[in-house]
Amino acid sequence: MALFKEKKKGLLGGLFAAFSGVDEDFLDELEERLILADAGVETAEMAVDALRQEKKLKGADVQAKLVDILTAEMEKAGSPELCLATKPAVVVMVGVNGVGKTTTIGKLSKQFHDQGKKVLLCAADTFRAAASEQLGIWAQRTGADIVRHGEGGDPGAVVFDACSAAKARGSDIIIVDTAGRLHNKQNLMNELTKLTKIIGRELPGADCEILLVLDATTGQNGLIQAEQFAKAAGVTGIVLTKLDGTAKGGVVFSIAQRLGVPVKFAGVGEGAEDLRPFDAREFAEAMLQ
Ligand SMILES: Nc1nc2c(ncn2[C@@H]2O[C@H](COP(=O)(O)OP(=O)(O)O)[C@@H](O)[C@H]2O)c(=O)[nH]1
Ligand SMILES: [Mg+2]
Repeated sequence: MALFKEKKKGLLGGLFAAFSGVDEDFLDELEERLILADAGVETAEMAVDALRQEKKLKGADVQAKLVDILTAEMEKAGSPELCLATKPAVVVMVGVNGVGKTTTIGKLSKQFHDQGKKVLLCAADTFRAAASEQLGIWAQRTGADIVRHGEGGDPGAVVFDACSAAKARGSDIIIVDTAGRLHNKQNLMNELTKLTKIIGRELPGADCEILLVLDATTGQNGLIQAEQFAKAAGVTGIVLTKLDGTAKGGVVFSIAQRLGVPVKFAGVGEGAEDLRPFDAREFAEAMLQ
């Protein structure tokens, strides 16, 4: 599928040639492969337990069943659709440093712009000067407006100004960039809570998506970190980046189980076009070949 730029080696490759059906040896091998692909122990166990009830299946039917099992698990967490019906609506990008927040904002900005929407970028990552410069370049490239203050400024004040500017200019969508690191984790979480409160106060009733960006190459380790984030920031969706790189991709299967929020987009490169809406079934089919 289009999620991967280059076709990766399928998770099930050669498995059906080596085993005649769903027996315990097959299930052991499958569990190991799922874990090696970053699906996580819990998800691998869940999938294997569910398949154990299907001993009569063979070959492609096993594959189809496994796709069903993993798709259902991913869909449990909710729909991948963005809910941004109000004018303006808001997207807040959160996540640790380097995962791809700012880049994803650029990609989203392009998508919204191509849909004819008026986009306003808000540089609320004031922790580093380079962050707002990077966002400025994306604004220029994608025809978006930008609101920014100087380095070390109050992110809340930038968000406040962005809300006012969006109302004054008739923007359709505000996309807020946030810092991935502050002096400590509690500061960071408090800051994110503050930012969403300001949005709620300045734009009452506005639809707001809070997207947690996760780097797929960090696999299960990244998930542990993200769990805390997801709880504190009231995250409504996940953007999984760097699926074009060395990521094994299986981490997608356990996100719903671990974080309880749906994956909404997949990042597959550094360019403006490299963001795909996430489709759980397509993804499972591509992985399980
Ligand atoms: N290969 C690849 N690189 C990405 C992707 N998304 C972001 N990056 C790169 O990851 C690095 C960090 O991205 P950035 O947006 O600055 O992360 P931030 O600190 O979370 O804002 C940059 O070099 C990006 O070009 C992706 O989907 N694939
Ligand atoms: Mg950034």
